[in-house]
Amino acid sequence: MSRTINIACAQMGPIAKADTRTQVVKRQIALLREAKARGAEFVVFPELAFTTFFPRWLIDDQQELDAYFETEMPSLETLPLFEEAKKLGIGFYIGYAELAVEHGVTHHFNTAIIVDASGSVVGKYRKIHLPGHAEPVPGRTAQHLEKRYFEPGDLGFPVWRTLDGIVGMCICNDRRWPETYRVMALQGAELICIGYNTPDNHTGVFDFDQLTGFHHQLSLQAGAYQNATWVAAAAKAGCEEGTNMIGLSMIVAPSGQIIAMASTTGDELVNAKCDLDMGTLYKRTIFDFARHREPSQYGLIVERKGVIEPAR
Ligand code: ING
Repeated sequence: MSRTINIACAQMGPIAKADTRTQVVKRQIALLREAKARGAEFVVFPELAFTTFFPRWLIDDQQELDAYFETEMPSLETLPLFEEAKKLGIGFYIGYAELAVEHGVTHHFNTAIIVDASGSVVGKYRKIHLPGHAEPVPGRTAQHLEKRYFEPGDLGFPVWRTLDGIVGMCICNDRRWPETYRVMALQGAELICIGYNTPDNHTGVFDFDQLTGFHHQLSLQAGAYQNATWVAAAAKAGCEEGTNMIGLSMIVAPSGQIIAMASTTGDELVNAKCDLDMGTLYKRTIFDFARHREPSQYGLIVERKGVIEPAR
């Protein structure tokens, strides 16, 4: 009996600063219904899927900033998404800005959750690799202040038994770091869900930025192949408050092959039937970690944060 699941990526076009969560959830519900029409059982939504990508601005007023965060999930405004998904019998991954008070301390995380077809939150992940800066960079048309607004995630890279398989998740910049996929693959991950908001002007250096789509695709295909896992990634895309963000939402097989890919930068659903057993052959041969890996030789990867070059 093959463990094939029909997975969809629900790419979203721009969310304006003035758009309410209610308006955004209506778009997400339309994408859920399109997914149902295509027989999808699970839908991946983007990172920070309920609001505009606010780290592009310096926001000094804490109240204004906290308005982009969710203090509960679901909330009154986001509950309709959970209710529709449950009615349709569809599970989903979705990213949002999380304001959490834990042991009397207020925390701000860039978070994602997996919700199963019964509407229960199966797992939570908090983004570990925060790109950009803590202080605004003079001269940039748009800032990238995730290090200012979020703390690094404190939950590690867990995986969960759901969808008749082992499923993990990460968020946006995490997909560029091989450690992300490997930690989940060492726990048996067969599907990794990713939401992202990726501006095409991150550095302001054209020769670098013109490769943004290629680097996005390269990161997903490498992560999938080198860890024999499916990867399903959904963008928040399009020209959002003056910043162009790439689309290219896609589903990548454990072979590294791109099975489905978005062709617009708006609200667009892509889906594919994913055989979770496809990775098995890779895990029994070239990526049989237990037979081939030599962790005793990899110490620097965990011990050292930045580069230390040999003495001259
Ligand atoms: N965004 C971007 C990402 O890692 C970025 C930041 C853009 C890095 C372009 C490199 C190139 O996809 C988030 N939100 O992490």
